[in-house]
Amino acid sequence: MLSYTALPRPRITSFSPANGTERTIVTILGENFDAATDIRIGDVSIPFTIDNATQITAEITDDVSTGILYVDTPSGTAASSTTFSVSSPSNTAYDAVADFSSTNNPAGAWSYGYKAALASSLTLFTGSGPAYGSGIVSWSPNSGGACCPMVVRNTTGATQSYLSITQPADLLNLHPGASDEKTTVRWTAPAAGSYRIAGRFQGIDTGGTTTDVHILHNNAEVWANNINGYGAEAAFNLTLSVNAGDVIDFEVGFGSNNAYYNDSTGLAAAITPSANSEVN
Ligand SMILES: [Ca+2]
Repeated sequence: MLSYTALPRPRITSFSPANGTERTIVTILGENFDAATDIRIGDVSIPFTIDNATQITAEITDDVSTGILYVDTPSGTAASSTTFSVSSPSNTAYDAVADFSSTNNPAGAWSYGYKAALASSLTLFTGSGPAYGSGIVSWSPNSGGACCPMVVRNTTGATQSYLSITQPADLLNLHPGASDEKTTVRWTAPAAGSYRIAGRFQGIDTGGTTTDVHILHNNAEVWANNINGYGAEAAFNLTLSVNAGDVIDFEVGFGSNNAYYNDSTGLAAAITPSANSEVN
């Protein structure tokens, strides 16, 4: 007489982490995993390794959406009691200098241009090139990216001097226009959330920068200062709640002397999602 013993059913007791993105490794704990044939989040199967009967490790792929985690075995399917959450792409940090592109405008979340006044519409720069030497790349309204207004990146990794300017590698150079066109570096929020916006403006013309510097959120000023002198610095550290598509503008005007000569102004700006990135 043939005796028959039902295979034990699998069960998920916990998994961690509870959220992640592509390439996150998830450890699933439970029992009767040794014959597992498939691991899924919702309907999406993901690659996995059976470590032993009580532990499986699995890897999140780019097509996974937030959902219940399943372990399929010949004797049944185990479901998690909570969902695995796919983190929002807003976990990316943005850096105005490191992300700078001399070939695309806009470039990802960043764009480069000028405004007739602080809260005017943005006109994108159309000319780019190494106008001031090898590794010194710029955008302006002019062919080849020559001044002004303009924004310049020093890509060499070391401080560079050109004209009367001394530009560290960790600062963009925002130079206003002759008619006080505000040179603008714009960040467009790719996702809603709370973001920390930190960095500094700095005078980088050895002749003595004289500029007004501003940060605007959807054309409303949220921070302002003045740069007067070579080496003068104004640091900022703001936390702003934004909706997807909101714009943060970093702007430089020609300052209280009403002249744009020697007005090269450095900008470093890092934009990082806050730990609590929920916006209601
Ligand atoms: Ca000035």
